[in-house]
Amino acid sequence: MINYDDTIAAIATPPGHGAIGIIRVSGSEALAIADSVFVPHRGKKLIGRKSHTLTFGKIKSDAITIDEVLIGLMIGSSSFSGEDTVEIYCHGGKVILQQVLNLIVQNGARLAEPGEFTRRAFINGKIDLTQAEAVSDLINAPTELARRAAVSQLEGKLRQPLDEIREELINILADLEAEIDFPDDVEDSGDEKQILIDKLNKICEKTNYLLKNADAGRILHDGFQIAIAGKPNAGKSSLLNRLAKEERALVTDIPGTTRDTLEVDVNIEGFPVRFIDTAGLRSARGKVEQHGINRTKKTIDSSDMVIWVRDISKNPPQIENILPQEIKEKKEIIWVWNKCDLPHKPTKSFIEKLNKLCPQVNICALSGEGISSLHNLIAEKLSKKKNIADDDVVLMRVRHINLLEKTADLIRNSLKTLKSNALAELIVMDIRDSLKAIGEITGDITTEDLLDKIFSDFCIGK
Ligand SMILES: Nc1nc2c(ncn2[C@@H]2O[C@H](COP(=O)(O)OP(=O)(O)OP(=O)(O)O)[C@@H](O)[C@H]2O)c(=O)[nH]1
Ligand SMILES: [Mg+2]
Repeated sequence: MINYDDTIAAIATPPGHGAIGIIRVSGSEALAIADSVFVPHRGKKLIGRKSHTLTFGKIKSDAITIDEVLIGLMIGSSSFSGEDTVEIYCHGGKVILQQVLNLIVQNGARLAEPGEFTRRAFINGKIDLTQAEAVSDLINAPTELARRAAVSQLEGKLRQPLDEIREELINILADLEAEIDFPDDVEDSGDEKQILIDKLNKICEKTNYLLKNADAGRILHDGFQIAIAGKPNAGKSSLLNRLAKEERALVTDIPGTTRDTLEVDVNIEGFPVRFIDTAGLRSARGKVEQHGINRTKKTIDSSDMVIWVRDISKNPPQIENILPQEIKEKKEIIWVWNKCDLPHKPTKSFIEKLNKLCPQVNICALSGEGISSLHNLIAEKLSKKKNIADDDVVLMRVRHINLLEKTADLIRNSLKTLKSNALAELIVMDIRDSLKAIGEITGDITTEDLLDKIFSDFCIGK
């Protein structure tokens, strides 16, 4: 178990060279430790200086100068972590940063765990768990839309409605418990039940509102994965290169060129979309190809959509067998006819029948013709998921979505119980469980294991 009373330190800027590199130190001894290696250019040491000030000076090891630096001070609860914090702005060289960090550690600090500064901010009550998670989501936001959603969560736009729901549930619980404990003292005006139903319905509306963008939010966080699959030589890799606007995948006229999966990330309508080129599906010729085909099947399984590429110059199979087993169960399929520069083999009636199964796009990966139509079709499908107003709250993490869906289910269940005139005790149980689920989202109820899991995804120094 991690100790949160000691002082931690980490390099907060990415590895490599840069104009500035920052070392962060947080904890009760932060100022004293920094003072032991810092010689200010003018005036007093760090202890005794005001919060939110910058001091110029040198970091020294014995009498040897390691670097000329600026030090930022944030004292006590006014810092991000809620503890005394020192930020040392060094020149951004990895040797300098490592040396300064070593000195800080030799003088009493411990190396920080990933996300520990944010974890301390959470433990010190500066932010709730949704805001702590938003810090990581903001840093990792792959698109502008994802950044907007993360920043609004960081500002507490998810915490506020959850706090409101929690408060309303606590009031309802208090009323119900009073009725159970002191049935004679509670005035029964006859409207009591209707008032309770109205209150619970209002909570349901709030949870539904919060969940309405969950589908889009999940994509903003996890990305939308599209597998490019089909028979060997259909032109899958050529299509991937077109979508990537660069020669990423190897293209040859030998069937079975692609063995491994290859990923390309593209921003479509503000959504992070990952296209994955795969090995062509056929009866494998050898061990390596078999591995590639197994990988293709796994990729198809884990994808949100499949682009099925087919060479239009080849005779199509029977319409009954047109959708191969591997993609039949997929909800989202786009059929791409490639090599449209060559003579077309499928008949008009075949195309019409296929249209009933999935949308079709004609392309020529060689010239790039039709790629914009394919792009637009994907954009159109994605924009259906994107109904996000500027002030909307967007739940992005599956953890939040699952727990809020659980809350909504429990409230709906308590409404059913209430309408069927069952015992108040049964309703109380559901309300208590829904409070617990809300508490798990905000971090009011949590375990070390859950916190370890959440913060292990953070970078060191955040
Ligand atoms: N005429 C024509 N040839 C194409 C087109 N697109 C791809 N090709 C050619 O088709 C051959 C196969 O292309 P790839 O992109 O490697 O096909 P693939 O589906 O990735 O093939 P595997 O990785 O072997 O499964 C290459 O010779 C390409 O130049 C097209 O639009 N028109
Ligand atoms: Mg290929």
